[in-house]
Amino acid sequence: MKRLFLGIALLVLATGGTYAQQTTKSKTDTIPLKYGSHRIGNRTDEMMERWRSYGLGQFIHWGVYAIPGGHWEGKSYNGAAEWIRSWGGASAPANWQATYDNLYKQFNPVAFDARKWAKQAKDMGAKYLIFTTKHHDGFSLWPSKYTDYSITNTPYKKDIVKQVVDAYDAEGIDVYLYFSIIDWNHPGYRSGVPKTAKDSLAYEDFKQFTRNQLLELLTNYPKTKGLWFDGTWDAAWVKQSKFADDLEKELRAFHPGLIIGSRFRADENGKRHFDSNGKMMGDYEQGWERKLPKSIEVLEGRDWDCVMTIPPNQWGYNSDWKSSYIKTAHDLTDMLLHAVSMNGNLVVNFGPDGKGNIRPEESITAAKLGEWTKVNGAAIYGAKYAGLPKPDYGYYTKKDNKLFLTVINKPVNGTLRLAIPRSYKQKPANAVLLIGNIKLNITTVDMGMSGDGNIYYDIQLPANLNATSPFVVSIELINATGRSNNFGEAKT
Ligand code: FHN
Repeated sequence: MKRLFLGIALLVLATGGTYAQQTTKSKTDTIPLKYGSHRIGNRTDEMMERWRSYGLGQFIHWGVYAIPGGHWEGKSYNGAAEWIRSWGGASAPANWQATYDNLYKQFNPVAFDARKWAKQAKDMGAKYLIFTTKHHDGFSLWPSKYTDYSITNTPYKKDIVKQVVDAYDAEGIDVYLYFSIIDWNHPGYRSGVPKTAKDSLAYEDFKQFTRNQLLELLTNYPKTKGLWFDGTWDAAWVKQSKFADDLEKELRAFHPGLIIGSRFRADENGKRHFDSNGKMMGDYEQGWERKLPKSIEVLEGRDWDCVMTIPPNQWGYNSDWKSSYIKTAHDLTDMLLHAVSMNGNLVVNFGPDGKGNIRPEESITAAKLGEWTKVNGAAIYGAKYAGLPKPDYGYYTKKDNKLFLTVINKPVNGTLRLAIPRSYKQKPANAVLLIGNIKLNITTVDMGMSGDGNIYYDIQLPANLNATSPFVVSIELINATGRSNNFGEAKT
């Protein structure tokens, strides 16, 4: 029988895999699932509320791949630098994978100073960190007792994850541990569904190893606020609906409050992020990688964050940034406001080099973002969708009775004209420019256009405002009662 789809099907491309078509089905159409979504709406607990208020986060991709930094023996890898182990074909150096698998013996990041990183993140205004404990190459940045391919067997030896967790926690920044299910180093790891008994046995071993490592991380680093899963698109893993569901439950029980996004597991029909009934699996939508929603409607009220690279698609350190466009602090501020104005967070990625230095370009960007958040942070921390149409000047965000207008496009006449729908329950009472804390004049303007359903308010910017970066006008709202037009409306 033909199924009736009530909602609009949304094709969302997941990074590193394809999303299920998200659909809202009629109740009678619901597919019975054992390992689908267990959500009953959005989480309302304190930890999740905190997650919602972050606004800005930092992602760090760091591991052995930072040593080659996208290049080896004068050759350049034509992919994301953190994927360099998978370099093959004529363009790759001879015996590349063997070379890569021995690079950990050189991993000695003498310049690594977790407190310096954390201080920089704090100054940037980041409220949470997502840190790669293990990327697809399988190298564990903590002394895992379940593998020899870990920091223990490098010249550096010391536990990097612990230093990062402690340093960021000391700065008041919440830490989320990135963990790749793909593990190119484990002998039992398979990308395709195991076909032979031998393969199946090996894969069972890999599953237990994965579980052990995850429990080990939560045991070793109890300050962890969440797990950020990646590398979950392989056919072999997608088949593990029961195992992954049980494991997710186990991790949540083991570490109450733990936040896990929609990337971890698939349902029994292989649907990822959204189950076969179109319900999100996990606490927030985790597929917004290097892209942002066009409108708040597509999110259907779900929590979400966007993870963003500064160059086009390089997460780990790539020593050559010359040949690509590097996002400016201005670009990132625009994205940040785009995200927050639609109830999301923006997480900006950093890829430190093999010695543990944050590259100068990233440090400059971090400093510029920090200058911005210091003055204008009210527009992003704890701020949300304002319930107003997006203004051409930039973005609205709102917190309590404060409406924030972040101006990306400054009007040439120096007047910000706000079109507030007549149906909006509040109206502007006074306005302040956050740079310099300057009170701005607001007037109601009768444009003679009341037929369009808006009331117009003009905010005059200071004549000498020479803004070179986005600026924020904080507008106090009061209840709108007894609105009327000055002039009567003619019948049409
Ligand atoms: O393959 C990875 C990639 O290297 C990077 O870690 C990103 C970060 O979101 N995740 C995967 C692609 O989705």
